[in-house]
Amino acid sequence: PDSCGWQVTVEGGVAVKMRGNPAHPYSAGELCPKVNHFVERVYSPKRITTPLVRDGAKGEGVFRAATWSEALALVAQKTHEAINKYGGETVLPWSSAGNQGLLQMSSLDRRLFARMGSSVTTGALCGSVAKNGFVATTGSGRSTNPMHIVDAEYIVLWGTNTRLTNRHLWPFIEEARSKGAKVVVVDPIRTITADEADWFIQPFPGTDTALMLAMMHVIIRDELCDDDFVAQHTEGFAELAAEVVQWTPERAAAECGVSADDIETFAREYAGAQPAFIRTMIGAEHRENGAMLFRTMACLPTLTGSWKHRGGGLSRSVGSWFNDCVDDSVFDFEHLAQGKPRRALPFTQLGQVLTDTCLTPSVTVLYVWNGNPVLTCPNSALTREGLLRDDLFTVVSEQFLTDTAKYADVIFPAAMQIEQRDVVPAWGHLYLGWNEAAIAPVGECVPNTELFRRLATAMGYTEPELFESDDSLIASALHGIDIEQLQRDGFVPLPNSDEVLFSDGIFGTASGKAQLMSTDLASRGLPSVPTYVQSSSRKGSAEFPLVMLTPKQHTRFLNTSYSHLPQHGPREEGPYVEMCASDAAARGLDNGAAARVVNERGEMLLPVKISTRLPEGVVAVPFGWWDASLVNSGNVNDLTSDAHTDWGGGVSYHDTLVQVFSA
Ligand SMILES: Nc1nc2c(c(=O)[nH]1)N[C@H]1C(S)=C(S)[C@@H](COP(=O)(O)OP(=O)(O)OC[C@H]3O[C@@H](n4cnc5c(=O)[nH]c(N)nc54)[C@H](O)[C@@H]3O)O[C@H]1N2
Ligand SMILES: Nc1nc2c(c(=O)[nH]1)N[C@H]1C(S)=C(S)[C@@H](COP(=O)(O)OP(=O)(O)OC[C@H]3O[C@@H](n4cnc5c(=O)[nH]c(N)nc54)[C@H](O)[C@@H]3O)O[C@H]1N2
Ligand SMILES: [Mo]
Repeated sequence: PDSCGWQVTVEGGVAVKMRGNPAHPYSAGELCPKVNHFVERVYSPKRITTPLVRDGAKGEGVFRAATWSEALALVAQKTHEAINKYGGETVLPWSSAGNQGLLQMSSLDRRLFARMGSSVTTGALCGSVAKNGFVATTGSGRSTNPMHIVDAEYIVLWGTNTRLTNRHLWPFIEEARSKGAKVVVVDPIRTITADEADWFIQPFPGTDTALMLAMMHVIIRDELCDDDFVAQHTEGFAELAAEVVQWTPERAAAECGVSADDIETFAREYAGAQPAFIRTMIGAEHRENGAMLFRTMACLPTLTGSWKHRGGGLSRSVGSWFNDCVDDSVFDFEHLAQGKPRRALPFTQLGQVLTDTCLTPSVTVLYVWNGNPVLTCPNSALTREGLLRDDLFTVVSEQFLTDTAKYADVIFPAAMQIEQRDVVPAWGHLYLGWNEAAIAPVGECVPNTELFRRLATAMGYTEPELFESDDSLIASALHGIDIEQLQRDGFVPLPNSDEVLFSDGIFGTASGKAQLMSTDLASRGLPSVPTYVQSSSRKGSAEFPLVMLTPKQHTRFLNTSYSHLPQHGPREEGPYVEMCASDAAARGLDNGAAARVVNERGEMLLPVKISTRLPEGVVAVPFGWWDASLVNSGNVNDLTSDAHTDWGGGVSYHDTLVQVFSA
């Protein structure tokens, strides 16, 4: 989210130093422990610098170097054979976020795969649930400018570990606090952010919606709503009020484990303090009822009218703001598909897709870039099983031999951020970034866009849209901003970034009013008003009685990236299974004891870490380690649930139940 500004020092064509750009208004010259050693990452001896062709069994990780022309010819031949036999939809492109650059994240690939008539993916591992939940209430993907948090009186960090995952926001929170703001953290784990809070509220995982319904119960009961704002700018207040009347603080307390007194106090403080700012990100979306959680959260500032104030409102990803000056629809050229149908497959359930024997045509050619799905998709065993299929041809573009790349038939070497020119929209602040190439790519690495141009040539395609240059793509996508200033300074603020979102009470819905009741949700068979539905993990099971959370825990990892490098993994603690003393004692486990973490999907072997960060019944295992770096312990997504979220097409990673045994 922080999309930092940085400066690279180059000597004789070699990058020797990378530092934060002190002029960047948001990241202010600070880089994090992930990126501080980026230059070492660029020149790492482990880096893939030539195309590779598989020379061993799938998944074994044995490859031989190949020329670009050999590798491209092989990929084109296999792709043509598959398309001729089964049709274009047998090809599946799978790309996550990569470096989040405008071109490198997703641009020419859309044209190439349209030309093939490939399948497409729906849903996402990150962000679409929070967005779709929020949109149900506000009608807009936009949320409050995070930097406005400096003007808040009351700050709620809800399901986000700011000091770890969004660290450049923390100084702004400290500034607000120095002016008297109170900081509340709501998280099932006592995180490093919770440690610094004025008040830590610890609901049982996945029960926040009950907590919020009870807060709204108190707010309505005690007449703490902004009545004018509600009357003029919302629809469905009566229906919402009828729902929350049953959600007494006592009832919610029994469900979420936060005392009724605390719920009363929290509701009154939140509604009474102006401006009150809610900051959330992604962690709480990874649940069966994740979208409902965000939909309900967006009702809180709506009832209290907190949107009206600078320093109020609700901030999640602010990526949608960039649509004002970045039009990525110019990358779409659906007509290249020549009217061929393009089947949509769930992005998040790669394992199910690859092992589904009823899928016609089955996926026989898989392209993966910008991601590491063996480790980041849920239910990894199924992903591996799919990747092991003999009749599947897998192409990966990567910087390193990840656990996913090991299953490739062909790997193409990918350039890194400082080797390619790109524009960088952020999702944690409102500055558009310019990323100038500092050095030429190492070895034979190429930017993703160049890979797709080369693949188009190898496929024998001739449509000029497939070969557009990076500069031309950038020029066609940007509008309404000063490109010269962008290139000179490295960043520009978005034109409307000073706006206090929804302060005029005009929301993004068809009626312009916030939807406390949503007929749109009702028409999709979803509850029309915020409704608490108990998750499978809250219900629990006799066989697997512990809820397992697997959030980001390490300052030096970006998801799974970096964890295999010397300045990163070895300097972090873990992996481990963390639990409270009573859960450990009940299993005869001491601190450091070897434990097996088990459920119906898989098993991990991990040392026990006893802590006071978790309530009884909840364990946590850090996410991000590579299989190869662990001695037979497995990866945490071996265990996680691949069930879909309520809506928004995400994953219920955190609604996973396990049992822990002494090993
Ligand atoms: N150091 C570091 N920084 C990162 C990343 C990284 O891997 N490492 N990854 C980046 C990425 S891709 C993302 S998406 C962001 C994510 O940023 P965040 O959303 O801040 O991080 P997460 O760890 O996904 O989850 C945040 C918190 O959600 C909590 N949570 C889980 N379930 C619930 C629930 O039911 N209710 C509530 N209230 N909280 C819940 C978890 O306990 C966790 O502490 O971080 C980014 N920044
Ligand atoms: N259990 C559990 N699972 C989770 C999460 C969790 O909290 N818990 N978090 C989820 C979230 S929020 C996210 S965002 C996903 C992340 O899922 P992924 O995006 O699959 O994970 P990353 O580890 O970020 O992998 C990015 C890969 O892209 C490569 N890469 C970077 N830049 C480029 C480029 O320009 N070109 C090419 N070709 N490759 C590039 C990197 O080398 C790296 O291997 O994981 C999700 N999975
Ligand atoms: Mo993410």
